[in-house]
Amino acid sequence: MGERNRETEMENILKQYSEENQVDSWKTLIFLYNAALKEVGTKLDILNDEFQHVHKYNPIEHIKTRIKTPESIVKKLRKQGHDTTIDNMVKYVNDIAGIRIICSFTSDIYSMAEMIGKQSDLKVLSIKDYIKNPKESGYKSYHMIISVPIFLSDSVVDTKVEIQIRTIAMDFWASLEHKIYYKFEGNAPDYISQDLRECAKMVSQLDERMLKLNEAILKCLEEQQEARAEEPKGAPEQADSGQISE
Ligand code: 0O2
Repeated sequence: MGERNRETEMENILKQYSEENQVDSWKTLIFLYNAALKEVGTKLDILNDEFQHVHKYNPIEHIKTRIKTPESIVKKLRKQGHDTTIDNMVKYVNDIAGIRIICSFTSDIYSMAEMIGKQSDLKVLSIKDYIKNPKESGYKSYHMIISVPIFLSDSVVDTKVEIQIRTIAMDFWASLEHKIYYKFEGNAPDYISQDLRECAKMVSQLDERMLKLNEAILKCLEEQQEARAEEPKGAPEQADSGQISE
C-alpha cells in the first residue's frame, strides 16, 4: 500500500466501519488509538529491555498511557475554533492517544527520543523541546507527535500518538501544576503563577544536581574498577572451606 493511501486510510476506515453513525465512528476511533498505544508501548518496553540487557541500566522509570476524554477533545477543538466533528478530531487533535515516559535523568530523555526517532516504521511528525525552551508557566518536557502503522485485516492505518518524555522531577512539577491550574481554570492569581515558576526552577536545579551526581558516581566506580584491575595478582585464592569466617 502506498504512503499517500495510508494517510487517507483513517477516513476510509471510519466510514467503512461506521456507516455515517457518529457513535460507531467514535468507537472505531478509540479502537485505533488504543491499538496505537499498545504498539508504541511494546516498542518502548523492548527498547528499555534492550538497554537493560546491554548497559545494565533502565532509562525508563515508568510509562503512563491515556486516551483523552471526549470532554477534553471537544474543549480543545472549540479552543482552536473548529467544529466538533470526528474528522476534525483526527485532523486537529494530536494527543487523543498519549504516552508519558518518565526517565531518571535529563540525558535519558534525549537517548529515548533518539531511539524512538530511529524506529523505521514510526514517522516523527513534530517535536517540541520544552526542556531547551520551557513554557512561560515553567513547564518542561520533550514532546513528540509520531504516527504508527496499525495493521488491520485488510488495510494499514497510520495513527497519531503524542509522546511526552520527562524526568521524575519534571513530572512531579507538571502533575501538581496541572491540578492547581485545573482548580483555577487558567485564572490563577499572579503570586501563585510566580511561585510555580520558582518551583520549576528548583526542579531544574534538582535535575541538574542529580545528573551531575550520577556522572560522578559512574566515574568513581570506573576508577575503582580500573584500580582493582591494575592491582598485582597476589597469592592464589584459598579454596573455599565451606565455613563462615568471623
Ligand atoms: P492533558 O490533560 O494533559 O491532555 P498540539 O498538541 O501540538 O496540537 P498543544 O496542545 O498546545 O498543541 O500542545 P503542547 O503545547 O505540546 O501541549 C500539550 C500537552 O502538554 C498538554 O495537554 C499538557 O499535557 C502538557 N502541557 C503543556 N503545557 C503545560 C503546562 O504549562 N503545564 C502542565 N502541567 N502541562 C502542560 P493538555 O491537552 O493541555 O492536557
